[in-house]
Amino acid sequence: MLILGVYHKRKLHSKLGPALASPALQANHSFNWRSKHARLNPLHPARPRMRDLASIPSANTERHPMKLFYCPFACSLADHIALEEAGIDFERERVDLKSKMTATGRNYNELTSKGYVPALELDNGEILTENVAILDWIASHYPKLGVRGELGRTRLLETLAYISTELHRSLRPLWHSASAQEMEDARSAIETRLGYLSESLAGDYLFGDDVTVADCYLFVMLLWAERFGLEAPRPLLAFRERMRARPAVKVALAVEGLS
Ligand SMILES: N[C@@H](CCC(=O)N[C@@H](CS)C(=O)NCC(=O)O)C(=O)O
Repeated sequence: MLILGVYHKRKLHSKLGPALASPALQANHSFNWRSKHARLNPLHPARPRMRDLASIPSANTERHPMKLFYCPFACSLADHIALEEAGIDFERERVDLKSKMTATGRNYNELTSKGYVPALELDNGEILTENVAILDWIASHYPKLGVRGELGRTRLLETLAYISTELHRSLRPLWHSASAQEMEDARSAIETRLGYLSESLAGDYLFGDDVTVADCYLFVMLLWAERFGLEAPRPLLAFRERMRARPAVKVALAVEGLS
């Protein structure tokens, strides 16, 4: 069994490169990737912080590994990438958005009555939904993915809100059978919004030379734009390729079957 595991790991390593040879890729739907950062993970059950302990509901002191509910190539990919970038110890469970069943046979509507991804089940069992909230939670707990300074968090939320309510929303008609006029309106709105975000780049990424959760979200929107053959400004094309080359991004894309 051990020999077989080593063989699979070697095979995966030679096929995908060292960045992708994580045990996460060796299971189909639901798995737990203990990264090399797990020892430093402040949410790891072995090393709870007072702030985390304070948020545990008194009636439920059980702790489980955090779990992301996702659907391949959906907007939950942004959260998936951000969790990988953070090096968090987490599980993933795929959701079939048509049947609303999860890979382990749970009724997703019972988990969140919103019925859409992403949802993040925290290690105390609480469920977070909405990209903006989940990405903000990740940045708050893993500050390397946030924005520093007095207005840092506010600026990050400002950008996440823009990506969510202006860009993500504009891309929606492209996924559904919209009328020709609706498609045209969507394309024009997307072009304007991508133009604004392109001018907002403050270095390699939106807030400078370090990646933040906002970059993870923007990257997914750019993948969608690419899928639908939409033009993006040249700086954003370079940004997209820069993101695509990041080891954490490669892992998330491979897990979702997108590489
Ligand atoms: N307001 C939500 C929207 C999330 C969303 O649109 N999720 C889509 C995938 S990208 C979905 O799950 N759609 C399936 C459905 O609504 O049934 C957020 O920003 O997180």
